[in-house]
Amino acid sequence: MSCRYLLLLPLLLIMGVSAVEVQRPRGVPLSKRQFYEEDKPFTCLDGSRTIPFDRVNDDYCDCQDGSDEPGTAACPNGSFHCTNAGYRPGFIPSSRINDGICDCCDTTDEYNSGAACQNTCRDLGRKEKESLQKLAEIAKEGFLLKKQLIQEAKRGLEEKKGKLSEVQVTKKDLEGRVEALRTAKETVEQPEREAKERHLKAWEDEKAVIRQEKEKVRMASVFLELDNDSDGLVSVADLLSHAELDPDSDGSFTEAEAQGLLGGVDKVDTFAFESVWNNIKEKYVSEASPDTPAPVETPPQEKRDSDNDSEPYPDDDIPDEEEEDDEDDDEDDPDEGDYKSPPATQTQGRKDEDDEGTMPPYDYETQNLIDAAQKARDDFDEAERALREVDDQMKNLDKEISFDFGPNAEFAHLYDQCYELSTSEYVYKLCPFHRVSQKPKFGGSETNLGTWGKWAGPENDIYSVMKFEHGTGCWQGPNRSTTVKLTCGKETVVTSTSEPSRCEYLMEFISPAVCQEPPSLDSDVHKHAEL
Ligand code: MAN
Repeated sequence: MSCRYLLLLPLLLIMGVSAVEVQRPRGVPLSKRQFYEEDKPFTCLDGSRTIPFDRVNDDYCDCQDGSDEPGTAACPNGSFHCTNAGYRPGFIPSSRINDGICDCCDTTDEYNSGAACQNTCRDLGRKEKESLQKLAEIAKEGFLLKKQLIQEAKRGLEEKKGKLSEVQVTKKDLEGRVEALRTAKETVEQPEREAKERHLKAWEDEKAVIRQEKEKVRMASVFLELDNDSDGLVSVADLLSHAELDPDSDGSFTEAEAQGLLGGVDKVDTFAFESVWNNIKEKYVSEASPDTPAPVETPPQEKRDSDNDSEPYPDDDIPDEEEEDDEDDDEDDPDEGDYKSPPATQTQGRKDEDDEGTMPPYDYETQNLIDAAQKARDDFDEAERALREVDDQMKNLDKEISFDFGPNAEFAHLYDQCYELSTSEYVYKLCPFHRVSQKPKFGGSETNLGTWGKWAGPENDIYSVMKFEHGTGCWQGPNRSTTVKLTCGKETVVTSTSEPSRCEYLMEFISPAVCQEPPSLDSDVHKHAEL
């Protein structure tokens, strides 16, 4: 806007001046007047030739560059200058002189064709002036808005800097708090770990006792199964009835092999069977259920209870051993340590493969230690989370404070905003300094048309173009990217989007932040006007 506006300024001035006609050959612009002096020979403007002055505009082309015939159609490459008083001067190819078509608004190109041209320059000038005045008005109002934006940005920057200092103090406090809570946590985790280990150890010991009991029961049951003649002894013949016990599994279970299993004797009683049992228990297949090992009789409850007077675990309220997590991951166990109302899985327990039951709940003291450790872990986690948030806040503030929002931070207000434009197919979204996207109107996901890259205007007007890069890859093409051209306006709005080249998008964005102070128009530069 600024450049265009400055270029148009002379025109505005011209249109407001009174005419002072400077004499020169037809078709010659004022800027070249000095090369056409009536009483001197004329040298072609390319210097190629000098001719008497009366051959200028004599309807015969003498100069290769056409400069001797600025006011006739004699030279194919000549150009005719329309003064267009009241509007803007211009050049037309000299071939259009007297061709019956009115090209210059001041009618001067049709001086000898008889074409009925109307001088429309004043009218055009008036219209142009009106539209330029409108633009100037917009620029003026836009510039006022921009000044406010600059003030806001200044305030915003101060606020952010203030906030940053606050956050820095908070961060220091939080760092101290995190360290204190870490120590507190570690202090209570040590006794927690030890108590849990004790609990686990007691449970392991209990399981070992249970396993032993089961083993004895199974052994007794197998003895009864093997003792075919119920004489209270297991003999070579009894063993031979179980072919699966063949030690070398060669298909022939011999008496000698059976005797070997019996420890070199022919028969064993229940006491001696204990050592035989070790030799056969892995292979033995129960007669009751040939596919499974020998049936195991669960020892009567009374027996267990009486055998284990010191038993610390209630029989029907044994939590799963798996619930007993190891020390390293116990920080993450949400179920851990609810002694007073244990979770269903812990209360009911899950049966082990060996039917060894589930680990019992923690005793009161252990549970208290777990609760205390968990509380310390929660407090520590909470403080760490707060510290991370504060860190993020600081990073964001740092980023915003050092961001290039223009020479006077006039673009800062765009940082948190997005602007949309709906076309027939897509909704385009521009979030300045973040990203541009494209979402199909009738279903389909959003496509990234580029994330913030840089200011990319020409050297003297760098803040007039934004570049967004590295968007979603284009099939057999480049990654999508978007160029956003900014022009001055009172509103902040995306006015158009296009895709000049596949996956390379162009957006027009109006914002007061690019408005420049309009130059003053009340000047008496009549003398500079070319007529
Ligand atoms: C999608 C859109 C278009 C783009 C094509 C390229 O349809 O992102 O803008 O031209 O993909 O394949």
